[in-house]
Amino acid sequence: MSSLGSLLDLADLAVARCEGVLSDESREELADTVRRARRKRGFIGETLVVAFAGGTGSGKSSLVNGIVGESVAPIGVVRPTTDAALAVTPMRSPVNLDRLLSDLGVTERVESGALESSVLVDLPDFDSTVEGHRRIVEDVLPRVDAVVWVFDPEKYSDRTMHDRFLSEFTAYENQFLFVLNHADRLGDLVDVVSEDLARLLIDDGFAAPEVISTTARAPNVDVSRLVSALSVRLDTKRTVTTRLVTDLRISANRGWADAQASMHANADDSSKAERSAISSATFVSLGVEAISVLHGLMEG
Ligand SMILES: Nc1nc2c(ncn2[C@@H]2O[C@H](COP(=O)(O)OP(=O)(O)O)[C@@H](O)[C@H]2O)c(=O)[nH]1
Ligand SMILES: [Mg+2]
Repeated sequence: MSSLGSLLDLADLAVARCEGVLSDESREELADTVRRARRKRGFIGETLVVAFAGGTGSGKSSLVNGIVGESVAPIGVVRPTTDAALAVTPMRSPVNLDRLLSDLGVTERVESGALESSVLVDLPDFDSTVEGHRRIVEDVLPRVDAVVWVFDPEKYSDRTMHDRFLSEFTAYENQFLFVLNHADRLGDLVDVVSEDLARLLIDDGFAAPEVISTTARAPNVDVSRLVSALSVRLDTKRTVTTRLVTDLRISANRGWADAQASMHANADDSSKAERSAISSATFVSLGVEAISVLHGLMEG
């Protein structure tokens, strides 16, 4: 099956095979497109990976359950229950998630029919040492598309959380979503408390933190605003991926034309002509693979 992974592997092969066939400039341009694609793609291109972080009882596990609409993550009634990460993944995921999940330290995995293009990771509760939290977040950040910080009305202003923790991660603002959960308990005060949390986050150094309010406990479950915010992220990720794959397709067309020209120009030099022909064939494969990945993205 076509995937971004095999497309990038093929693109690497094209870069290797066009040495001496394409001009150094064209080859470097192609290599640069491949590098950009690898960087942006993170781990698994088409799937949005979202981690839920926050203190015990803030409602991480309930939010994960609320989003998928079924009870997949254990809910702690009295004491912390989550000291290992749990991942909720789509049924029959089109991409292999094993490596991602093992790198994320996920030991438990459940599948949900409600997910198509997202992986939700319920991280361990953030109540032990600041150092422990920091390590988890630093490990997770390069591997996920978004981290949802979950706050509850009691602890949202916790100084340790803000001063010794969140303020050190302001560079990752684009990756963060801030949620004020337990909105049902706040009634009319929900906007005031959301604004207060946004103000604290600005004090931490975030430029424009948007706070999304949610209720994750039955019978009033309302996680719709969070789901919309995540869908926007998924669309953005698809758009970025589509642009990168399109760039690769254009490079493949150009590379093929240059390799063909080189083949004709070197008709008298059989070894050069052969190298050009191999390079040309690799560009054909790359172009076909890119088109197939683009189709997949449009269907997804
Ligand atoms: N009233 C109310 N209770 C909630 C909400 N979200 C979670 N809870 C309750 O808070 C407790 C802790 O929730 P849990 O999801 O286990 O929190 P976690 O430790 O962050 O995973 C449970 O008793 C939940 O039923 C909410 O939005 N409103
Ligand atoms: Mg939990």
